[in-house]
Amino acid sequence: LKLEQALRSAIKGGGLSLHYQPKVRLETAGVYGAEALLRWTHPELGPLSPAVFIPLAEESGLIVEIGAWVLQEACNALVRWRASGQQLPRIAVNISVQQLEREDFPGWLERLLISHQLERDLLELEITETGLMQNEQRALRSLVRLQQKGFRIALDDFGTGYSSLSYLRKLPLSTLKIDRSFVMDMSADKVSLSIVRTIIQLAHNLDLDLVAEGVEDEIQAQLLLDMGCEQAQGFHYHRPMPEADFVALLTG
Ligand code: G
Ligand code: G
Ligand code: NA
Ligand code: MN
Repeated sequence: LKLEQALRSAIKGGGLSLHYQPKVRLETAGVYGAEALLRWTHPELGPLSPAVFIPLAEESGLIVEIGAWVLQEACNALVRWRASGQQLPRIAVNISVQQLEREDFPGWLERLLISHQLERDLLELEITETGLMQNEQRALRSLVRLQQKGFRIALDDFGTGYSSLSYLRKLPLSTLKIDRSFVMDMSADKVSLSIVRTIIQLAHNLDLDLVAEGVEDEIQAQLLLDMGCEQAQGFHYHRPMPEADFVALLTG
């Protein structure tokens, strides 16, 4: 409960920040976008992992306010970067199903981008099917409205849920993200390799954008490229980094 209070005041008074993990084109290793990842420095405990405080925020419902903060900060960052005259990278933001369940979320997000004078396709909303299973109907309605408004939607951790394939029929997706557990085992395990190859073909056939997560070495990068995967994210290229480092990377 104390942690929850500290989180509450961090939303209002600072302590939260975003790190950015670049997404690259496998062919050139050039950066085309990033995933925004939330960081919280607790006043006494120091930096806490989102793996610890996101579940807490989900339980307490604080995730709705935190998620709003993350989206506002991502838009503010895009506006700051625009001032440098660079081509803007696409920013992916992790979205909780609790945000989608709010009837006013699509309209709120639309107004946010209008007020920052940003194109909607600069944002990609990353969702997980495990999250969606909790309240499917309402979340689905929101996703459809978001897609109609021009937002991009990515299915995160693809392949790890219970019903991955049936979700492909229901969800208005732009992008699949191959879960890093498959990528990690790919070079040693034939089954994982087949799964990755199948997901790549599936994405091509469904005309979806595709990103491989968790690429940690050159062997994995080459295997993915050979199988026709064009985009990746992982420690082999870049770790999540503070905004200043990401901007330095963009401006070369
Ligand atoms: O950055 P790291 O690997 O520590 O993140 C751990 C987990 O926290 C990941 O599953 C990531 O999706 C989640 N996470 C990070 N930032 C956010 C955020 O802004 N919102 C939500 N809902 N989850 C996040
Ligand atoms: O899919 P999800 O949103 O949970 O993924 C985000 C998390 O994955 C972040 O916490 C990030 O630090 C982590 N991550 C990103 N690239 C790699 C990688 O190459 N290897 C491992 N082990 N974790 C990674
Ligand atoms: Na994600
Ligand atoms: Mn993921």
